[in-house]
Amino acid sequence: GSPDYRDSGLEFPADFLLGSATASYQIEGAVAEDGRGPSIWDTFSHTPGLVVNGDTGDVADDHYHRLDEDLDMMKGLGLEAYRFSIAWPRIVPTGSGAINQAGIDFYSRLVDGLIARGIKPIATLYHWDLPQPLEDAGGWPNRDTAYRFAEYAAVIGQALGDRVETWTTLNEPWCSAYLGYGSGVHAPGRTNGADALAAVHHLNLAHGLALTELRKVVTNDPDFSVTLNLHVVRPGADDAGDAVRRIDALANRAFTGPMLRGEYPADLLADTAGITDWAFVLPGDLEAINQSIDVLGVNYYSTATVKPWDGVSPKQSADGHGTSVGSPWPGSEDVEFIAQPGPYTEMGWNIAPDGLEDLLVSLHEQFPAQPLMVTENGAAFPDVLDEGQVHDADRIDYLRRHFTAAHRAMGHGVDLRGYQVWSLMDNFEWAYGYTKRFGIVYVDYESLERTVKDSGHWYAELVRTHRIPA
Ligand code: GBH
Repeated sequence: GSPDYRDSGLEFPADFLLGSATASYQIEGAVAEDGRGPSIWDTFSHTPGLVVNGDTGDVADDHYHRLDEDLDMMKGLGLEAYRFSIAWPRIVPTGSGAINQAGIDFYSRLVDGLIARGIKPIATLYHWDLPQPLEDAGGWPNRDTAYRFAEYAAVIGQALGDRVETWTTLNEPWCSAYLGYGSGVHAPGRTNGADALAAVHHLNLAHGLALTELRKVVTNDPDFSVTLNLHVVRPGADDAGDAVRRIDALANRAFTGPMLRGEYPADLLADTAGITDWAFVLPGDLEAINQSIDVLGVNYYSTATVKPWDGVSPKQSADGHGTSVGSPWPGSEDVEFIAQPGPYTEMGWNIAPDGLEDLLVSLHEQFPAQPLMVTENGAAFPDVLDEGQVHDADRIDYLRRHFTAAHRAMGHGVDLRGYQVWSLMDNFEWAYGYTKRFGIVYVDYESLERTVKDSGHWYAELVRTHRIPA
């Protein structure tokens, strides 16, 4: 293979599941329709100054009203799978108690529409839209939220558990905990290290409790999974001290430890001892969290390079959001994230396909029997719609390199089951609003018209041939 990962012709197995991903708040709009309750992202995006341009998900891609059109678009691209998330506040509008049948009906129509088109549904239960009343009661730092999540999982599992092929409990609990409660750049925008670590544990617990509930109600023998944004951490100095180990503990092993080994790493507990004593971990919790999963979802975008802070230079943001109020790294604030070599995507993230290969191989070494799936990979670039076309050669190049990296990892024995490109279409990019476009389909935010980008056509060929196109 070519050393710069720019290969073509590489073939993926026939059962390697090729699809694309979205998330409810980023695409649906219709935030006050058919009984949906408010989520923390409604509150956050409507608070002036927290999202670029004051953008909100009120309309987003209006997917809620364009379901059939979007399903036909997926079919047109030939997708084998579609990874979507379910908005908890559509199903249980106040977070506990009354169930909203209209919300269930929407996702039921989505799932039926996918199946009718031969597309496998991969459903995520939580992609960051916590019902606001649960945040008002304390949010993820409050243990009760995990129990409410398990109730919601039982409800939606009962409703769709004859048709959904893969259930994913959480998307990127790292972001929910550390960006939501540590740095505050994501909803609910709180900035307290102890709260962030309590959120880590209650998200882990929610994952375990939800799996238990799902297993009771589903009837079609689906795959169970969780999606993590594991960090690929590189040493940024000849003597990087314990910087890599510390970030690996907070970012990665804080989740894989309890979920896949049934324990919190001792070094994580030691590193955070000045912030919390972890008394929120109760007897039985680790047993509840540590359940076998059929596939571990991996979201990958970039690498991080770290060294001990020299006490002088300005510390780089570790979450890609520029200056943030709080820390996303409780107890390890003296780790400095240093500038990466380019080239970069429009997010400022360095393009590093070797990081994806290394991550997959590393997971395979740590958890040899664990099947993996890339549940997100993709890039933002400044796309231009030009006479009905978007010539996004930069995105094709990014995807080509990362598919090459995934293929190489498989050559090293990694049991990789599939690849979901982020994203099916341009959408609400959280704190960046509509300023960053990740889609393989372009969305005109005035007309809401969709246009397949060059990368979408390229990906359709990859899906059709199971080979990386020339
Ligand atoms: C995913 O988050 C989300 O699941 C999805 O909703 C979102 O739209 C998509 O990615 C694109 O952002 O400090 O420079 O090393 C990814 C969030 C991105 C958070 C990388 C950590 C580290 C950047 N992660 N980031 S850096």
